[in-house]
Amino acid sequence: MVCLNGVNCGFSRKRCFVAYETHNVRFNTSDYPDGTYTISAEAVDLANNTGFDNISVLVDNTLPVVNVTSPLDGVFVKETVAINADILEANTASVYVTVDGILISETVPVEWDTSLYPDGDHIISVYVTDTARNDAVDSVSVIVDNTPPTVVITSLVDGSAIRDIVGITSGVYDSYLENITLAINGTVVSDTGSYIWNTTEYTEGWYRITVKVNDIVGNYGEDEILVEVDNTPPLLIVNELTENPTLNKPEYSLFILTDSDATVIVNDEVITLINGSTVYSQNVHEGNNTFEITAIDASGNTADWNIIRLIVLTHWIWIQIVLRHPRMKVTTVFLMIKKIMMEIYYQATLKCNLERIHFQMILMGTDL
Ligand SMILES: [Ca+2]
Ligand SMILES: [Ca+2]
Ligand SMILES: [Ca+2]
Repeated sequence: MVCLNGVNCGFSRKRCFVAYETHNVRFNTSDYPDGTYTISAEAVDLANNTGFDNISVLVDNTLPVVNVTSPLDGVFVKETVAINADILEANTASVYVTVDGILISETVPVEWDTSLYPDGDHIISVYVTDTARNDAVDSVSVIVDNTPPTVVITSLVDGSAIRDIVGITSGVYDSYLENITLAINGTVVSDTGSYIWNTTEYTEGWYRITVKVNDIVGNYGEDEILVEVDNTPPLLIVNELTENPTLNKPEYSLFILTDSDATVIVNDEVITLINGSTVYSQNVHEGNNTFEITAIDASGNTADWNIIRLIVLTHWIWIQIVLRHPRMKVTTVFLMIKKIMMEIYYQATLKCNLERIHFQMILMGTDL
């Protein structure tokens, strides 16, 4: 006779002569509430001798309930995070915590070092099995991001001088970008990595340009440069050291002074300066000698100084002057004058009241 908690559940009576017999009685545990039960068996032989044994069993037909409470499904995580779960089970046999199917713990809560995993999606699962081998699982998907955003200010150049309107640009990258700020001396002027900066609205001096970037999980990247706003043209002083260059003494010299950080260009050629000054010399030639001098400071502001020196021949030349007038006899004179004098005389004559006199001047030749 087999009993469950003292209730007769199975009975067999047969005569036998073997030393041992096996009697199987099947219980449908779903007919019983979860709980602890005693199964006892009693045997009686023909001489009414009895034997008795019992065992204790646990009936559990209730599935475990498991709910991952940390981290939440779909969140971004970095560094070390706690994995935890609510487990509802009276007869827990085992708890397994896996990440991407790999066991990392047999208990909760557990600290999970996400830095050991590549950035991206990962599946956390908590498995619970009870002593009756009922099991349950709950899973969440999280995004690991342990990589700070990268940010590089690509324009302007750190330490450079700038003027007028300039463009600030930066290269920003993160797989899970959250926000960008671009600040000038701490004042945010743009929520992108670029900005068109009208420096004429700022006082001159040094400015700190900072681009800060956050990703969704709170990793942080920053780049910063210093630039100098300079909208003032450079000083440019030019003094002629040669008063009257001639073809006989053709060297023509200029003293040039400008800002110490400026570059000077004379007739499209950069000249060498020492502490912003130099003496520039050039031989003149017949005709117009043009000297175009430009000083350019570090930010590109310019100052100009220009001069044209006319150099003429001083050789003697023959000229014939013919004066004609209705009441005058035609008069012809021959003069040998310097070319420079001829030009002066001609100009002076034009200013005289000689409208009735036909003035003719013929170049006869030079002594070249
Ligand atoms: Ca259970
Ligand atoms: Ca990131
Ligand atoms: Ca300047």
